[in-house]
Parts: sequence; C-alpha cells; structure tokens
Amino acid sequence: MKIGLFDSGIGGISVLKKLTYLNGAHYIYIADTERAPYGIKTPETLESFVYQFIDFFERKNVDEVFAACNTTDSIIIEKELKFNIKYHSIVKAGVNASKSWKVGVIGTNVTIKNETYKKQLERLEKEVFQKSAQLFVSLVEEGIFYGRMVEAIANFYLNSFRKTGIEELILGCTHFPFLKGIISRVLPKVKIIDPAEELSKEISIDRSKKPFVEFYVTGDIKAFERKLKRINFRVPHVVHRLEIRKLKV
Ligand code: DGN
Repeated sequence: MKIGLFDSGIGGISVLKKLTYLNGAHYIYIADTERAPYGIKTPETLESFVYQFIDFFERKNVDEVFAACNTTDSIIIEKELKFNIKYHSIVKAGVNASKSWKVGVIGTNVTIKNETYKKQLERLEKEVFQKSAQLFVSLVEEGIFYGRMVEAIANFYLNSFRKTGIEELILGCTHFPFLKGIISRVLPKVKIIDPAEELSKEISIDRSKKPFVEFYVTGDIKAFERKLKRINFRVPHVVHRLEIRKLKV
C-alpha cells in the first residue's frame, strides 16, 4: 500500500510517525518548505496547492492520503471536492476526538480565521474558544522545543484559556504536538488532544512489512535532513528534491 501525506515542513511528521508505527506501507511525504509557512497564505492559494499534491500522488500511484496539515484541510473539507484518492481529514478526526463541552482550539492563522474546527464543534453544541498560535510553527521548524523563550511564547498564546474553563485543548496544527510538553505545563488541568491519534485509527494495521518513507522536499534538502536528525526520525527513508514546477497542474 502507498500512503501520501503533505505539509509545509516537518509538522506532518507528527502524523507520519503514528501511521508508520501501525502500517509498514510505502509513504510519500511532500514537505513544501519552499512555500512555507502555509498559515499566512490565502485559502485560494492553499486549495490550489492541494490539487497539485493530489495530482502528484496520483502520478505516484498513492492509494490513500492522510491529511498532515490542518491549515489546508480546514480550507477544503467543507467543500464538495472530488479526489480520485481516498482522503482522510485530520480536522474531522480532531472533532471526533473531542469528548467535552468546553473545548479550546489552537492552530495557524488560516485555520483559526477559517473557523472550520469551531463550526464543526459548535454543531455538536460545544462551547469553543480558539486562538491562533502561528509562532509555534516557526519554533518547531527551528528545532526550538523548550527553554525560556518557548515558555514565554506558550504563556502568551495560552494564558487566556485559563479563565475559560476549557476541559480539552485541540492541537489544530500538526507542528504543535512537538510542543505538547510545554503546552500541558501551561494548562496542566486541560486534556491535550492530538488529532493524529484519532486519525491514525483510520489506517488498517499491517506490520507484516517495515515502513519506508520517500520525502519530496520543494526547498533546501540539506536543511530538511538536518531537521529530520534533530527530531530523531528513525524510520528508513530517502529524501528527494521536488521542483515546484513539477507540481503545477
Ligand atoms: N502543519 C500545518 C498545520 O497543521 O496547519 C501548518 C503549517 C504552516 O506552514 N503553517
């Protein structure tokens, strides 16, 4: 089986890791580092990127795509888009994972502005408090996971949740699980939800083979390889360069 994932950088690896643990498939992961970050792009641009990735996956005979980027997912899931490949939504998984009535959501600027999480949770009559935490993406890409600066930024973004009485906080960006430790220190009484856990229930379990990952990176390959080392990514893999012009449809 071939599984496709895409993200603007290493965030989606928090999803990839969960999938590779469950299924020894052949994974194709597009890291669109050249056009990162996504959280500040327009919905139209992001939607066009999704079409490019799906087209690329079709050319690579991918069987299923697992969303590894909430930003693009939140743009497309409420539209009736038709893909030839089965597409698994991380936002829907995050919504399904929520079990409380008072829920917090953090994500990129686009994800929060677009309010897809908020709308879907409110349809379930939950009270939702949301906030963009865009800088977390840059911290993770830079490999800065702890220390005073991270604490200060985490407090800046998360303090306002304290008085809301939320019982859960959905990490609505795949970069954020890398900062889970510090996030739960700022909000110790709140259950932290990583939607990738729920999403990974949608993959069939098959450990008969070892997983293998092909990364396709639109930006600097060496920089991406350094990032993989920094997060200790140990699944057997190869890194290719993917020129943006090869993505145009
Ligand atoms: N990892 C992406 C997400 O889950 O929304 C964010 C990527 C970005 O560039 N902002």
